Amino acid sequence: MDSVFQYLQDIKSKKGAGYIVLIDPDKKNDDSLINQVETANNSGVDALFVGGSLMMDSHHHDRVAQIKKHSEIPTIFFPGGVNQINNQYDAMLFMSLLSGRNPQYLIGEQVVAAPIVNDMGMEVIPTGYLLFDGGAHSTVEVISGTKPLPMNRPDIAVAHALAAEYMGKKLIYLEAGSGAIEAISTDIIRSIASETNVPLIVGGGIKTPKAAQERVEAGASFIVTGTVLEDNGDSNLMKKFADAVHGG
Ligand code: 1GP
Repeated sequence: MDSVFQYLQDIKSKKGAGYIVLIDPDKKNDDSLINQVETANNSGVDALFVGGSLMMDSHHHDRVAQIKKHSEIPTIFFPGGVNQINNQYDAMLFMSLLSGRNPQYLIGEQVVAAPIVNDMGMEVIPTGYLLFDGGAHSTVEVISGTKPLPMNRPDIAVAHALAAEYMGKKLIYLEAGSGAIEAISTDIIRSIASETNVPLIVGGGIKTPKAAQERVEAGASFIVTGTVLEDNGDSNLMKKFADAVHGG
C-alpha cells in the first residue's frame, strides 16, 4: 500500500464511497472489541477508526494493541487527545476542531502531538473536523468545550468547510457526535459537497443502512458508524451498511 490516504482515495474512486467502522477502545466495549474487529474483517468494511473523547480506565493502549492484532484492514487513529497516541496505527487523522474556537483543539494538542508523531514516523492525514449539533450533548462537545455548529445553517457549514479546504485539509469530517439523535442532514452534506472539493467523512447518529446510503447520495465520500454496532443483535448489520455505502 502506497499510503493509507491513497488507499482511501482508491476506495472512493472504485466503490463510490467507503464504509468505516469506529471502534471506541473504552471500558464499556471491552467484551465486544475483538468480535467487532473480526466482523469488520468479514463484512466489506474498508477501514477502522479507533478513538474516543473520554477513556474510563487505564487500558486504552492494551485495547488498541488487541484491535491492531486482529484487524485485517487499515486501522486509523481518530484522536480524542494527545494522550491517546501510540505506534500501533497505520495512519492518523491529524485533526483540527475547526468548528470550535478553543485554541487547545485548534492548535494546542497538535503542537504537543507533532514531534511524537514525527518520531514514530506515522502517516498523518490533515483533517478538518466540524462538529454539528446532533440533538444530544455529545462527549466531544463537553470535552472540547466548544459549541457545535447549527444543523439548519448550510451557509455557516459551507463557510467552515471552505476554510478547511483553503487551509489544505485533505479530508473534512462532518460530525454529529457519537450517539447523536439527528445525523448530519443531507442538506448540509449537499451544500458542502457542491462548494468544496475535499472528500467528506460523515458520522454520528447514522442508525440504518438507508440513512448511510442517503448521505452517500448527498455527497459523502466516507460513512462512519460506531454506536449502532455496539451490542447489536444483528450480526449482518455491518455487511448491510457496507453494501448500502458501496451502492449494493
Ligand atoms: C463518532 O462519527 C462517529 O465520532 C460515529 O458516531 O457512534 O453515533 O455512530 P456514532
